[in-house]
Amino acid sequence: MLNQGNQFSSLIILYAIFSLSSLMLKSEGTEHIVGDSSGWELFTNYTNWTQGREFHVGDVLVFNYKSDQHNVMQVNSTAYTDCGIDNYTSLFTKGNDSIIISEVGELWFICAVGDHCENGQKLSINVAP
Ligand SMILES: *[C@@H]1O[C@H](CO)[C@@H](O)[C@H](O)[C@H]1NC(C)=O
Ligand SMILES: *[C@@H]1O[C@H](CO)[C@@H](O)[C@H](O)[C@H]1NC(C)=O
Ligand SMILES: *[C@@H]1O[C@H](CO)[C@@H](O)[C@H](O)[C@H]1NC(C)=O
Ligand SMILES: *[C@@H]1O[C@H](CO)[C@@H](O)[C@H](O)[C@H]1NC(C)=O
Ligand SMILES: *[C@@H]1O[C@H](CO)[C@@H](O)[C@H](O)[C@H]1NC(C)=O
Ligand SMILES: [Cu+2]
Repeated sequence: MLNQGNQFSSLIILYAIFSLSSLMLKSEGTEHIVGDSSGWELFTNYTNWTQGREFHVGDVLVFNYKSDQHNVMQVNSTAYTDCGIDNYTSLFTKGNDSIIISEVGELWFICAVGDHCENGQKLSINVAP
């Protein structure tokens, strides 16, 4: 009897630990590796990559690329469409840039090197609340 009671309390404690840790995981947000194993490069259709993904505030976008070949420029919708690089919001150049999503709505990123953006190295995401 005593033994069964102990097992029951252990289960409750395990359950509590499990719930707590999944709550903590949830509050940390999802990490999205842009382009998955391809990373941030030419020849990847990033519209395809966004299909079936949900982006939320608190999630992290990770851009992996060779820092001497690409960069990540956050721009507005006009510059995203035109591949304009003169007026940007932020520029990331490290090659393993983690960008925490902090606002709801659309976000736009392009590569500002050469004609990479014109060749499709651009990403637009829609951040849900
Ligand atoms: C993107 O998706 C479209 C349709 O789903 C497909 O035709 C195209 O080949 C894909 N492009 C890449 C680069 O995977
Ligand atoms: C990328 O794929 C989408 C469909 O998933 C398509 O509408 C778009 O034209 C493609 N972009 C390029 C540059 O091929
Ligand atoms: C994007 O920024 C450019 C330059 O500052 C500006 O001319 C353009 O109107 C902006 N586009 C939008 C949609 O706000
Ligand atoms: C960029 O924006 C600044 C201030 O918003 C403006 O003075 C400048 O003309 C813009 N440059 C271009 C190339 O649009
Ligand atoms: C990026 O890489 C550098 C050196 O390789 C490392 O020091 C840094 O911690 C990395 N940053 C992230 C966000 O992974
Ligand atoms: Cu590039």
